[in-house]
Amino acid sequence: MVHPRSKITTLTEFVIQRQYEYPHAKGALTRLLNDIATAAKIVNREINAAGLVDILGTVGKENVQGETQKKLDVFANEMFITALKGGGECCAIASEENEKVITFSNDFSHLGKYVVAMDPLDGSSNIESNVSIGTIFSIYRRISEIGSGTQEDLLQPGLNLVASGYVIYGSSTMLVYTTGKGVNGFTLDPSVGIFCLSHPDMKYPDTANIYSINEGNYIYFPEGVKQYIKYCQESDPESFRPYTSRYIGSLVADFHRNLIKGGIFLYPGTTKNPNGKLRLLYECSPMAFIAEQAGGKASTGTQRVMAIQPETLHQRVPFYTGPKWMVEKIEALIKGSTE
Ligand code: P6P
Repeated sequence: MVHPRSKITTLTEFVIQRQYEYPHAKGALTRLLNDIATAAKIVNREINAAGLVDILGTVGKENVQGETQKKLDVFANEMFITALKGGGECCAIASEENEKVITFSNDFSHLGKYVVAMDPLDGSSNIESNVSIGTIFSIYRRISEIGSGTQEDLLQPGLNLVASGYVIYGSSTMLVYTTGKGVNGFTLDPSVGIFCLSHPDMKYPDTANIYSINEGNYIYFPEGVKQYIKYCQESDPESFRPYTSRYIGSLVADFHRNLIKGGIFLYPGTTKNPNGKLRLLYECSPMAFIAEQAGGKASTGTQRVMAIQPETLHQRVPFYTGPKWMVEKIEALIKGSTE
């Protein structure tokens, strides 16, 4: 009998196998991806225990070790920064949790060839309602030659991405990533702490019928978005309409479900916030890379997200992503309503 283990490809094995497809690879990206996976496992453990805080009596400002209880997103941020600093492959980080670029003073990291832009725990406001949340990460080659990384190393368009991915802490914990050669998903086996290849070569399904948007903002949406919502609700069985409305309010969870089942995610600009809510550098660009590699599209409604040159670390953009034909429909309605 062939032992089941022999049929499993671990994340480490997969990344190393893929490394040999790059003739000049020296393993730095492999090590960097593994550093991220290690931090994700630590964060996963804390998230799974989060619900037990009140039960285990560690509620309040200090836990049983007398340590100050950290909010989970602060904890996650610290875990990823520590893993990336210790790994030495990354010379600077942009994080949703930090106003400015994080650089490292150790010589080890000054030699790092990469920079990382991340949202360490997106959707963390959902954790008390036990809704799935996620980590979003993206990796660029540094532009500066050596030493501490700079803000300019981080302010790069998605087209320059070397890799991007997300971790979804849900009913199971998955890591999904791309290096530009397709999208692959790995499910964590918590009994041994190994990410195992479970979703090879992920693509948006042809039959998609989900639309995900916070319709509570309807009155503030641009005309083209209002028209699109009505389009989703019309009856036309040939085009799978009316679509199903599904919205969790956690980007990674909504994006992941739509990638698996087929659907479009929309976070438009509004009259109150013309650039919407989601951040270009560490939310939209990395998710756009995955969407495009999965055969889909990611747009601001008027331009390709991956082509946008960021001007500031935390700038926001309207975000529409999913199967090409769904995104092109909303783009057409937005264009038509502004002509
Ligand atoms: P709204 C979570 O706070 C988040 O940043 C994303 O994960 C999510 O897609 C969005 O905000 C939800 O925003 O305004 O619909 O609650």
